[in-house]
Parts: sequence; C-alpha cells; structure tokens
Amino acid sequence: MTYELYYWPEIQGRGEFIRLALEDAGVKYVDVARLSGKSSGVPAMFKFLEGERLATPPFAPPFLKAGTRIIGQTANILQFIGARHGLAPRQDAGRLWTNQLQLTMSDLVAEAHDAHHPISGGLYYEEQKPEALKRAVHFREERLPILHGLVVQETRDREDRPAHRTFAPAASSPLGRRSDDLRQFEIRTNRRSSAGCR
Ligand SMILES: N[C@@H](CCC(=O)N[C@@H](CS)C(=O)NCC(=O)O)C(=O)O
Repeated sequence: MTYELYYWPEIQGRGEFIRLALEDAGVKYVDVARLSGKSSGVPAMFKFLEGERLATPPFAPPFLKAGTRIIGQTANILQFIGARHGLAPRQDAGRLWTNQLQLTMSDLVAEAHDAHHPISGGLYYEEQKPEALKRAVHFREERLPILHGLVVQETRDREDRPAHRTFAPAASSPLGRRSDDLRQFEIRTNRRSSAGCR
C-alpha cells in the first residue's frame, strides 16, 4: 500500500513530522499536494477538507490516507505510523510516553505559531506585529526553555539506551526525577499552563 500524505506543499511545518516518520519507516508514500497533475496538488487536499462527506473528516493538514482510512492530527498520525512500522512501542507504558512527548512537541509548535499570530491565525504576522513582539518575549523567556529543555533532555538521555526497551521517563529528565527540581518544575509549569489557558 502507498500512503498518501496531505500537507501544504511549500512549507515543512507539521507535515515534516510525518514525512520524517514515513522516511524512517522506509514505506512508500506520496506527498500529494507537492505533486502536479490530475488528482494531485492542493486542490486534491481541499477535496478532503471541504468537498467530500467523510465519516472521519480531518480538521486541518497534515492528514494521512492509509487505504480507506483518513487519519488527522500530527500526534495521532505518528502514533499510527509508529505502532504499525515498529518506530514506537506497542505496550501501553511506552506508547503513552512516546505519545506524551509528541503532544508536548505539538504544544511547542502551537505556542511558537501563536507567538507570531497572537490575535488570529487568520491574519498575517505583519498585521499583528506589535502584539507578536510582546508575546514573543513571554514565549522566549518563559515557555520555550521549559518545552524545549524537556524534549532535548529526554532525547539526549535516550541516545545510549536501546530503543523500545526502557520507556519510563529518563532519570535525569524533569519528569523522571523525584526531587526539589521536579516539584519546582511542576509548580512552574502548572502555574504557567493555567495562566496560558485563561
Ligand atoms: N493540531 C493539529 C493542527 C493542524 C494545523 O493547525 N494545521 C495547520 C498547518 S500546520 C493548518 O493548515 N491549519 C489550518 C486551520 O487551522 O484552519 C495537528 O497537530 O495536526
């Protein structure tokens, strides 16, 4: 089977997470919106987003067509590819942890986007530059170090360990360490998260 990936052709964006997983799995796929010709390109993507009545419609690109199945949401697609092609563990503990890391990445991507589009994703960056500049300070100083630090540290700590075996949080990770640092981390992120959600 050849997978069909649907994503904006000119940018890496969230589509790149899926491309990397498909490449790593070594499976056949087409990047539909990057192709030209009948049933290809961006119009083919819009057919799914706007046209057809689907039982499980995607909210936004990226989405993956696997046979008759249409799967949306980056983390969800990765969970599907990961389990199917041995890139992520099948057991609950490891599967949940891997997905949790990816959802953290998704938060990071969304917050980076919102720092540039603080008023609306429907407006160009240039139309909301003063607000973006203000928000960028908070993003850079408060959110980015936490989210980025967590992902980088976890990845680094895992390099020496055989993949798919140990899927508890790494001992030196803020999530794996029961210490004052962890309590500080939890207090800090909870406060920041709830402030962000309001
Ligand atoms: N939570 C979704 C977000 C998808 C998303 O926002 N995709 C962007 C491109 S990266 C888009 O095309 N959005 C159009 C829209 O939100 O209407 C995911 O992780 O896949």
